[in-house]
Amino acid sequence: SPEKMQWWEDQKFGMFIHWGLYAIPATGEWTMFNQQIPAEEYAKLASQFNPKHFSATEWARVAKEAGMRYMVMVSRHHDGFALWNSPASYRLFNSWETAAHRDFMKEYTDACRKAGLYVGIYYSPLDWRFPGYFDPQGFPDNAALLKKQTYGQVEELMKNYGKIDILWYDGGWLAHKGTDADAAWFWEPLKLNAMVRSYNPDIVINPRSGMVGDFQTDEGGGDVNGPIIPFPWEKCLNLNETSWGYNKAQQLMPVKRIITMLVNTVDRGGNMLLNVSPDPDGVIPPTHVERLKEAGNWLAKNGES
Ligand code: FUL
Repeated sequence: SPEKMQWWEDQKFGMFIHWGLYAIPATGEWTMFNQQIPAEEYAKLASQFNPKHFSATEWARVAKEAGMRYMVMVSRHHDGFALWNSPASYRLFNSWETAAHRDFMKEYTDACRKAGLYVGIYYSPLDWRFPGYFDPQGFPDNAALLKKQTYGQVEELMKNYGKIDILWYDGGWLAHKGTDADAAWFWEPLKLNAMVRSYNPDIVINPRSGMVGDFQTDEGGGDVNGPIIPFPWEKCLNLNETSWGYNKAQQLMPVKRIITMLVNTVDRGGNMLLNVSPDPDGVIPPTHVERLKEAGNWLAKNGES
């Protein structure tokens, strides 16, 4: 309902964070798929994962300084590596089982609330370790396991971390032959989201689980000129245009472009979710912090509070 979406529509500017094992090779979050790395091989990255300087409090500080009001952190991307203590994780592929032995989603959700930021979680039902995702009818047992993991992990995230404001699915639409109907047949998103809402009745959910969501997603750094869009929508884009995950190849969006995109998005009634890519140690690169700070300075002078 429109009243239910009002708080979300009022937030305007948020921080998206893609961070995981893929930060280690520093070639983007699609590395496992693009380089066709077998799951057992890719899993070895977990033994190198021990971020010493990760600080969710620092992430939240950077977001506030940029004038952002909410955050959406990737809890688990398509590679399957979960950033929390996740008993539902297939083969226990998660940060709790690494040398780090940390629950990053706990640290993150606590830090957001302390900073007064709305708490968003990205979760990818797609997991490249499961061939059943691409062909659930060809690999029914495997697909069933994948689905079980999704329901289990989404429940962990919705149940164990206090009030979650935003759930941002990704990859749900690709299941089976790629149509929304096929995805809905596979994931049963009505059932999944009913479970989500049993823990977080007021949560705002994006549409990427194969069904209509509470808002529309417009992905990419392309221009957003045009008329006002008469439904809740969100532009998501990358500060480093090379990839969403940490990448040694950096093509950073100029500050002026960030501001133009934000103004145009807000002018058309949307929110803007701007992505940053922390390094393997969990640190947002200083070059990113610098640009966000400049955008924040501009907003403090010219924006509405
Ligand atoms: C896409 C994903 O495949 C990208 O890796 C990224 O997470 C982006 C926000 O959504 O569909």
